[in-house]
Amino acid sequence: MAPAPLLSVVIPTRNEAANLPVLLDRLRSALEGIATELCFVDDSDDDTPAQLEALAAASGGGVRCLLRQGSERAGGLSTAVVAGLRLATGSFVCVMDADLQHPPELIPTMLEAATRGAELVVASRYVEGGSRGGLDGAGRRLVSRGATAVARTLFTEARRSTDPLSGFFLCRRALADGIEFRPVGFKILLELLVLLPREVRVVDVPLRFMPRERGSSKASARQGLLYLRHLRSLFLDVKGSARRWKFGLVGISGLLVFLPLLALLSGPLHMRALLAVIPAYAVALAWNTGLNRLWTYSDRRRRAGAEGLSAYLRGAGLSGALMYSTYAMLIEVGRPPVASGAVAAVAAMAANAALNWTVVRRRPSAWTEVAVNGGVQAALAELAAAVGGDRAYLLPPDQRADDGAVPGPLLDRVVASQRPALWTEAASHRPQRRTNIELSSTLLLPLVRGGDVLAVVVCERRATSGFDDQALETATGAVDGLVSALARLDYLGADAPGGGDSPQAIIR
Ligand SMILES: Nc1nc2c(ncn2[C@@H]2O[C@H](COP(=O)(O)OP(=O)(O)O)[C@@H](O)[C@H]2O)c(=O)[nH]1
Ligand SMILES: [Mg+2]
Repeated sequence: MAPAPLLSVVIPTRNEAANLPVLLDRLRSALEGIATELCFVDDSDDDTPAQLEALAAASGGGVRCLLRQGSERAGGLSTAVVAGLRLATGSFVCVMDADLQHPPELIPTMLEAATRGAELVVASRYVEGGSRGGLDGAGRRLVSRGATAVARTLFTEARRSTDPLSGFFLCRRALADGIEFRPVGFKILLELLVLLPREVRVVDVPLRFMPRERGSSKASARQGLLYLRHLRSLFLDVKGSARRWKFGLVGISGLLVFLPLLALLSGPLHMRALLAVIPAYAVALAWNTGLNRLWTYSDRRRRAGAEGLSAYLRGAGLSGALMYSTYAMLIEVGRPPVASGAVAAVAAMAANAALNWTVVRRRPSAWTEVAVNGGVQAALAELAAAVGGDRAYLLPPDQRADDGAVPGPLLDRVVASQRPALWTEAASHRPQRRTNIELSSTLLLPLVRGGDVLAVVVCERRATSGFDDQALETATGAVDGLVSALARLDYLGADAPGGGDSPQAIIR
């Protein structure tokens, strides 16, 4: 195998024949002296695929292309970027557009920022020195600004960059390897920002977004709709994301339980106002507690424990006392029960938010904490090298976003049987449509502890020959290196010192 390049540039293309020659020229001179591979994922109906094939044939390995046809194109740009990330073998990956709106000359600056310690580098239109002159028309500029503001308002996670919707960014490849991307999301950067743990250092570099000179933009109302679906999926499907909003929404829903109940008890049921509030508030409190556990803090349930519960109850007691005294005071001065209840409950909610603020602000304890952990990464790299694979990463045993990297049923089987598997697939039934990628071979190794599968190690190789039985055996042995790294991670519930299994027992 050729030595892995330092940088992979992932470029999705759709009908960019007019831009491709200029793009290649500029990439070549901008990246001179940097060991680079280009990864194109193409969905074109023009001359682009023919150009790419000729390029790949002449490049001697520096160009990888996935020329998609028919149903392979489902998802368009979103699946194209993810497929490109899966093709990449460099230590760093850069994603950019083919239409020259993203100047290739910026890549060395981004790479330098990354080698100096930034883990995710964003070419931003909204940072000093950047510009978005390339967005044609005031209308599109407004839409773009609005979409960015919505993303940043909804997800505090996205505020780590001034331009979370940029299509031009660079990161360590390992950062993207363990992420299960949502297939609706063509804003891959936003997805990374929401999913990556807090410790990941994000740096913006100014981007002068250039006007498109040739070909036409594929942006449309449909893409706008897709964007909204992406936001919805990141909000609902990512446990613990946008926590402040979830906390607020649960609070409001609690009011909608509390006030009608209070009206009923103090009105038609003729309970005394000072008494009626007690059962009404108790029901609303139970409602809020349940919903917050199920939804707002669904990523943290594993670790709630007795300590978390007693802290929660202390908070509930304090805010309940505040609620009751405010309510009683208002009743005392002759205000009606429901209005008094509304004011008192809002005061209690504010107090509750203040008491819970540190928890509410906490970023999702996402699977990616495991996936990008330094010790785990080192063990995975060692494993990949030992078996001659291009990459190794971890997948969680349960949730799946079927982005095509590993088929769900195969993963399910490995999890259910708790046995390693080896799976080799031709890239296509049309071999002449692919260059450099004859076979895609995948090793799947379950990490088992106490009868549960904690994670599945995925080891991939794209080459003329797949993994063999020997590789399966080597990997099964080498997986031990992951054990101690995994044992230290609290996402897996393995953080209790002295409790649980010893590291050696994780893999049976
Ligand atoms: N593979 C693939 N690439 C696409 C698709 N749609 C757009 N692209 C590419 O994605 C990049 C950005 O698209 P563009 O139309 O310029 O979007 P805009 O910059 O938002 O106007 C360009 O390189 C396009 O060729 C698609 O469906 N499939
Ligand atoms: Mg464009």
